[in-house]
Amino acid sequence: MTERQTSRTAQESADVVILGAGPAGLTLGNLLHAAGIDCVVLERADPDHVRTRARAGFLAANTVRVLDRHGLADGLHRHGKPHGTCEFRTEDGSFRLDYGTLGRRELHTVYPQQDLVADLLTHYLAAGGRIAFETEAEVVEGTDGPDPTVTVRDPEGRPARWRARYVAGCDGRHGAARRSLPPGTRRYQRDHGVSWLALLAEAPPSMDAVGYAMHPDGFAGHMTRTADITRYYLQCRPGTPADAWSEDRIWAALDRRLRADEHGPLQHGRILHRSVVHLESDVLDRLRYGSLLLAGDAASLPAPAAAKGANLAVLEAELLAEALIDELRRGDARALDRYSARCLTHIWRAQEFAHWMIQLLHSPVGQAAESFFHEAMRRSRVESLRTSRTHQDWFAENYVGI
Ligand code: RFL
Repeated sequence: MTERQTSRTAQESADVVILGAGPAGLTLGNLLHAAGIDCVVLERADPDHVRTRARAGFLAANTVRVLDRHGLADGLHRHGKPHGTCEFRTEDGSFRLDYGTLGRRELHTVYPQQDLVADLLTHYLAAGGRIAFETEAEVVEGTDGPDPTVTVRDPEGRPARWRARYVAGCDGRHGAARRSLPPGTRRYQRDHGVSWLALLAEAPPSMDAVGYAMHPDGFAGHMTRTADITRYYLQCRPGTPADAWSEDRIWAALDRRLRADEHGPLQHGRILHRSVVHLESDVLDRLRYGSLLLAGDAASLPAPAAAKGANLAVLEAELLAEALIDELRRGDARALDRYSARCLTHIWRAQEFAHWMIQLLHSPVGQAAESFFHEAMRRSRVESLRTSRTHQDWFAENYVGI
């Protein structure tokens, strides 16, 4: 496959300019290109970085359906693994939920986000889609009129400009689309006061379930990725630098919090990647600002406690593609007018569930009387999840659902 990078000077306009080559931007690009819409993706990173950036891994059943509908799911069917069990290890004992047999009886597909992004990119390029790598969008202007522009820096650092009829901001929470929103844009934000050391270990999974450990030292999580790589999370003090913990300290904390002495040893290995994720939620009031439309993390950031971000990104990209195709092919703008409202229903459902998960997994900090009250409520919530079939069905529906 040859990567066809666009020549900036030769191609400086497109009906839809898409910012960002993540799950949102590349799903959108594939769908628009397949429908014959003139579009281009502008991505600040180089192709290697795009193909190897490890983040999500748990794809919801709906995400697989969307990708299937558009012929984009070959890789995940070939290499992804169905997953339907999680295990809670708590101070009051442990229990497993086979969530794939509860609620709507849906399973996750475990498939690393970087592999999904690589598949989407390969498909887009093979179909002749246009993409400009190492092209950073700086500002989007003129979005209240019919011909918005995007000012970019090309790979040599020179300024250039793209004209469009619509700009799709799929460039994440700190991208140019967010920076270009009109003054007075309303955001709903929450700082959950919790940080995780997010780790990728060169080690096979240590259990056949997603592991959630609640421990007096803090939360620890285990998530399978591939046969040789496992994602772990360790709650850490907010502000902790990513390199503050040695590998020995990391494995000792994981062993202790996941209660390896009771449940069997964890498979240790080299830490391949680490970052600190502060758990925050951030939702915009609307996803449409004239001719600028947002999708994925640019539109809403769900804290990663419920594995919703990449799934929302794919869902929103499909809704946005349908709306843009209606408008650009048939002159029917009704779906575009409904785009914000349709997405926000899913976004708030995901936010509420992520918030619930955060409260389930973390003990409140501090010695105030209210902390003890919240801690007692948290334990009662865990007990209800352990014993109530109705609660388990609700959990399963929200955990896999989007
Ligand atoms: P992305 O993936 O961040 O892609 C945005 C792209 O835009 C580019 N970009 C720009 N390009 C041009 N000009 C600019 N000015 C630009 N600024 C940025 C970037 O280089 C990048 O290529 O956003 P998108 O497409 O909205 O996708 C969102 C998901 O990546 C994110 O929500 C998930 O990774 C969240 N998430 C998870 N989601 C799930 O659904 N399931 C999971 O299991 C899951 N696990 C996770 C996660 C996020 C994590 N971290 C690191 C926060 C686990 C972790 C640790």
